[in-house]
Amino acid sequence: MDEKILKLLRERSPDFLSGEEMSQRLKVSRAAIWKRVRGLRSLGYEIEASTRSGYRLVRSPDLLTPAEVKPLLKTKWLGKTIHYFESLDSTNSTAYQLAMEGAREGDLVIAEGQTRGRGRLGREWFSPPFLNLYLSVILRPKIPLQQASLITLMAAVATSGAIERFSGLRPSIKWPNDILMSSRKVAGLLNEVRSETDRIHFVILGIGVNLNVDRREMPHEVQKMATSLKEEMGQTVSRKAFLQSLLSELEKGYTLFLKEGGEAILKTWRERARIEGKEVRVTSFGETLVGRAVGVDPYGALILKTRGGERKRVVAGDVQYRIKQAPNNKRQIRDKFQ
Ligand code: BT5
Repeated sequence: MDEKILKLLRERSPDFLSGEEMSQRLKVSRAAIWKRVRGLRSLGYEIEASTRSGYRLVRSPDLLTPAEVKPLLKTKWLGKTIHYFESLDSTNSTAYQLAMEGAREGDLVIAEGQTRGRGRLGREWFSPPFLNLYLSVILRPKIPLQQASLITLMAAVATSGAIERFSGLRPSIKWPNDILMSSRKVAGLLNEVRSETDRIHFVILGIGVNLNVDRREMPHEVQKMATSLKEEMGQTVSRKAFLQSLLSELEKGYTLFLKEGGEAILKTWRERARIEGKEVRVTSFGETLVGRAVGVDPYGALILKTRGGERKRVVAGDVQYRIKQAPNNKRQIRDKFQ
């Protein structure tokens, strides 16, 4: 009902819409409409009410409800169904459950906040409510399992593209799932796959973007390495406008990937990641490798040349870049990575 009321008010905005007309069009009593208008006001909608003229929408809050988000969407299929929650433990966990129950490709799970937002390998994603973006997309790609990692790379390209379009600033990508601005993490991706032998049932693509969170509000260990779009741009960001931009980029990237294959994605990924030649330390399945990054292969795995000259292929792990040091300090300071 709220969605329908808002739709009518928006259509008529900036003019008034009479309570009489609304009740006829929605086939409910005028008292029921007044009750819902009061409910909407408590959510932060500014709705002017006049006994003579009816109702007028003055301002909407920056919520991510379907009523707020759907009118903005420019996508063809992504986000046509939005599962919205004020709070969830993790949008990925809920999306996984919904996908198990048959949710379709393009269905979206959004939460205003997460109580147990997840990173990779059991790590946590700091998810304060009403400030940032936490979403999971259900995808059902008909691709071989070994190509599933390319979806993370595709999403990294789409997320950094959306940030750039939105802010005019150029973020970079750190393999495999970090988006950085000023060398700090502004967004992270969590890709979870359910498959059987070589067949993918679904992929849950989880994206967290720090939009309006203040770094000082972050836990100490996160603060050191994180930033938000607001910090980088120096102004508050409209979450729903950013979401619209992100979903458009994701739909475009995924469609391109399915049509033309991984290379179409990797080309832009390489430009944004610039990992070739960087000295890195990689931790993967308990093993630490130090060497020079050669690049990523057609499946999105990281190729590394170790200091011993060995070529290694890393499918999952954490990367740190070597920090450059002044030449005269080279012998005194041990290798430093961040
Ligand atoms: C990630 O893991 O970067 C994946 C993050 C994915 C989050 C989204 S939100 C929507 C969806 N639902 C979920 O439950 N998750 C996804 P990883 O590479 O493991 O990085 C985690 C590490 O980043 C933590 O150990 C912290 O050091 C740091 N971190 C935690 N919260 C952060 C934040 N808000 N911003 C920047 N860094 C953060």
